[in-house]
Order: sequence, then structure tokens, then C-alpha cells
Amino acid sequence: MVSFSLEGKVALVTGASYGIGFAIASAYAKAGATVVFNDLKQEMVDNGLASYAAQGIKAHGYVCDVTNENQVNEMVAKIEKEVGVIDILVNNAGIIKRIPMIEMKASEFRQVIDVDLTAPFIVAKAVLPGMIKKGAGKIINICSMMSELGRETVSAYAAAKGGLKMLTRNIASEYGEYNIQCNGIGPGYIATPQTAPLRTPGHPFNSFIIAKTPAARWGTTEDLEGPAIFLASEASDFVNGHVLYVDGGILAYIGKQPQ
Ligand code: NAP
Ligand code: GCO
Repeated sequence: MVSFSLEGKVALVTGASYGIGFAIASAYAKAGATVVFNDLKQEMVDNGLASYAAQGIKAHGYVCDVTNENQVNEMVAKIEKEVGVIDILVNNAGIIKRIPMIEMKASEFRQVIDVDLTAPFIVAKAVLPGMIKKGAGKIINICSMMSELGRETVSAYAAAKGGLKMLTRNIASEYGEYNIQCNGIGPGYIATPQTAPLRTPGHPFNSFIIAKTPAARWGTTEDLEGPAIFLASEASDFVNGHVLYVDGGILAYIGKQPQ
């Protein structure tokens, strides 16, 4: 019988003091994994550790900017020494800038690409040698509706998340022979701090998303936990290069007809 257990596995979830990363890491812990996460500041790491502890989870937290290759390599070396070789990597850390393209500075565009696309490359590159040596590994990149769709003001984010879909496929192609599977999760619109500006009461985007979602609701971080466990467990050992959209049906739906 195939197992969804993560017993004995070390899972690194980047940017997981709160939000989607925190939910995925917490679900991994409940499935038996040892959870490791990072954030940009010690204060955020400490807050995250307290949040995990409040759930009875003894997590390991590290301060690391995922765009800084030296910091990432040092963090991965520390994790391998202090916790163990990383079996599961979730490239979750991400930012978005909602600026009309002609008003966006090139430096702002580059910053989003750096966090949402270059950093997943850097962190995956740092953990792959340990996975190759171990003869197994799972890399899960948190993609987006914007891996498939565009919308006003998110040019940098869509370019990054579209690229992340193809980086996912390329890691799958290049390292599948080492029993390493690389897949993506494409969340729909999820209620987290990142989307809080879109969910203010009466914000037109709120009703827009409800009309575009067959499930007629915003997603919750809990909606992502099962798919994330599936892609981290042996149950998905023959799933590779796939982006699993957890979107309530948005990508399948033209949108509710005007009444
Ligand atoms: P969030 O609430 O904004 O949290 C993002 C996390 O990433 C924060 O912990 C943040 O740390 C961390 N982070 C940002 N830049 C970092 C860096 N350079 N180094 C290390 N950590 C960094 O976002 P979320 O909604 O949970 O989203 C998580 C992921 O899911 C992102 O990749 C996002 O693009 C993706 N996603 C979100 C949705 C959604 O609807 N929410 C849907 C699809 C995909 P600080 O707090 O210290 O900045
Ligand atoms: C936006 C939202 C989206 C979500 C997510 C959808 O401004 O359109 O922030 O980008 O974060 O990526 O899958």
C-alpha cells in the first residue's frame, strides 16, 4: 500500500514563518517530517518557531535571504550538519509587486524575478547534491495561476512564476534519473498576507475572484496541505515535472455568466 507518510524525512520550506509555507511545513510535521524553515530576519524566525511550537511542532529555523547564494549554501550546510540531509525542499518564499508595467522600474522587476525565480534555482542547486548522494529527493516549487495566466500589474510576478513552471520541468528532466522528483503546486487565490490587499471589504477583486472560481470562495492554506503531502511522499514517486493546480477550478472556468 503506497504511503503518504513523511516519517524520517527532513523537509526545508523556505519563507515559512507564516502563510502558505507555514501551513505546508506544519502539515509535513504532522505527517512525520522534521521541519526546517528560514526567513529574512531573526525576529520572523523566532515568531515562526513560536507558532510551530504552539502546534506542538519542534521546528528548526534559520535566518537566510534565499536570493543570496552564499547565505543559502551556508544554511544548507548547517542544516545537513545540525538536522540531516534535506529530503524534501519546498521553494515557497516569494514576493509580488502590483505595478502597471510602464510604471515599474527595471530594478523592481529584477527584485521579483530574483526572489520568485532565481532563488528557487539557487536553493534547489544547493540541496540537489545531498539528494543525489542519498538516491532520492523531492523538490516542490510553489507556482501560481500566473504560471498560466496574465493580469494587469503583475508582469514581473507572472514572468517569474511562468519561468518557475519551466524550471520545475527542467529539474525534473535533469535529475529524474537520480530518483529525484520535481513538481510544482499552483495555488489559486489563497487568503494570506500576500493577498490581503485584494480582500479588503468591498474590494472589486474580491467579487471578481469569487466569480472566476467554480468553488465560489477564496482558497485557504489548509486546501494546499493534502496536495503538498502527496507531492512530498512516495505516493508521487512517478509524478515528475507536473504542476498541480489547487485553484478550486479557476483554470477550467470562463467565469460566472452575468446574471
Ligand atoms: P506571504 O504571506 O507574502 O509570505 C511570503 C514569505 O516569503 C514570507 O515569510 C517572507 O518573509 C518570505 N520571503 C520573501 N522574500 C524572501 C527572501 N528573499 N528570503 C527569505 N524569505 C523570503 O506569501 P504567501 O501568500 O504565503 O505565498 C507563499 C508562496 O505562494 C509565494 O511564492 C507566492 O508567490 C505563492 N502563491 C501565493 C498565492 C496566494 O494567493 N497567497 C497563490 C499562488 C502562489 P518576510 O515576511 O520576512 O518578508
Ligand atoms: C494577484 C495575486 C495572485 C496570487 C497567486 C494566484 O495579485 O493576482 O496576488 O498573483 O498571489 O499568485 O495564483
